[in-house]
Amino acid sequence: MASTKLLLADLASTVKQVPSNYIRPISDRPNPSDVQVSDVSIPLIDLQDLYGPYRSDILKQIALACQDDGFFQVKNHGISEAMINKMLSLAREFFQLPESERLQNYSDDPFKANRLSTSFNVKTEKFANWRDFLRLHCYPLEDHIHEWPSNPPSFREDVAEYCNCVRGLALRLLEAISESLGLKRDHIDKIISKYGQHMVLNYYPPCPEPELTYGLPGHTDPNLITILLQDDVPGLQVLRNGKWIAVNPIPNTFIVNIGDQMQVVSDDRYKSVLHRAVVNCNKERISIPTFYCPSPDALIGPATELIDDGHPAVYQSFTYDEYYEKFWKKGLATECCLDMFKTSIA
Ligand SMILES: O=C(O)CCC(=O)C(=O)O
Repeated sequence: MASTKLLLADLASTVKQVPSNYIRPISDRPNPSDVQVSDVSIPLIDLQDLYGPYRSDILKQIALACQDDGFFQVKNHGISEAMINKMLSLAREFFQLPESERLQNYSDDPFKANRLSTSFNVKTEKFANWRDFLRLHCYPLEDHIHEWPSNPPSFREDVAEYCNCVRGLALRLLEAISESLGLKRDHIDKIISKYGQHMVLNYYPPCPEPELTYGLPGHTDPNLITILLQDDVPGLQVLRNGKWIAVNPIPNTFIVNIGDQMQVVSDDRYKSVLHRAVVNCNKERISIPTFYCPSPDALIGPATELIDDGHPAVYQSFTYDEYYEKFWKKGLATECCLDMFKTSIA
């Protein structure tokens, strides 16, 4: 019988088996033989000297990571341990609130900017994903903060402070990524002009049969860059050379990944890479991605400085709005929308 619960957290603790709508076909399950078992992870880059004499070394590390992995971790990023811990505990506290309290924020309308929901898009998807999520738009703060949860009582104030800090880190990283491509430091800032900033608090409850389903299936991110904070429970996997690599959490680091728009701006030098979240039977997991995006009307295309006879433009220009609409229509899937915007030479 279908569950009457709107949120997975309130269903998960009552079931001994995964309900049928969460069960993926055999060919689309988190098969352990596709996962590389080794200590190899994505590169870890120390940002301590980003504004010191070793900037060019750090930029080289960033360039290599963006070309080869599309993912890297950062330490000494300027966001305090206290703020990281506060954000993770607030997220945990929010998802532990009584059901009736959490449900005040619930909506299944994907066009509502600030909302608590479950899976990905319950209205259109074929399979459900083992996660609940609170999606928040964060910029400009004053347009959105009044729609954020007001419980826990310090939620709005503390999350706003976190958003401002992550915004600072995103801008530092975008400058560094711009320079690492050989572009002017403010190149990306100029073309994108107004940025959007969204964040998601992902909550993955323990799952009785984690081999049958995903927290989130493989996908690339439609935005420019993503800055992800995760707790100490593993779950994120990144595709490299046809194998999934588990990114085991390192305390006080953030994970940065290149999104589809950055792949376009770099004319395919930097890669937007498939990643997914798997679940486990023992522990709940929290991850908090911040998605840094162009504004809807920003015109995205390969940077002209990166185009020449040897490197023709792989993509035509489009507005972020056009791209985002296609992303939502397609749903969360391993095929990325970038192919729809390729030029005839590509
Ligand atoms: O939970 C994770 O580690 C990944 C989250 C993610 O990919 C997403 O929210 O888009």
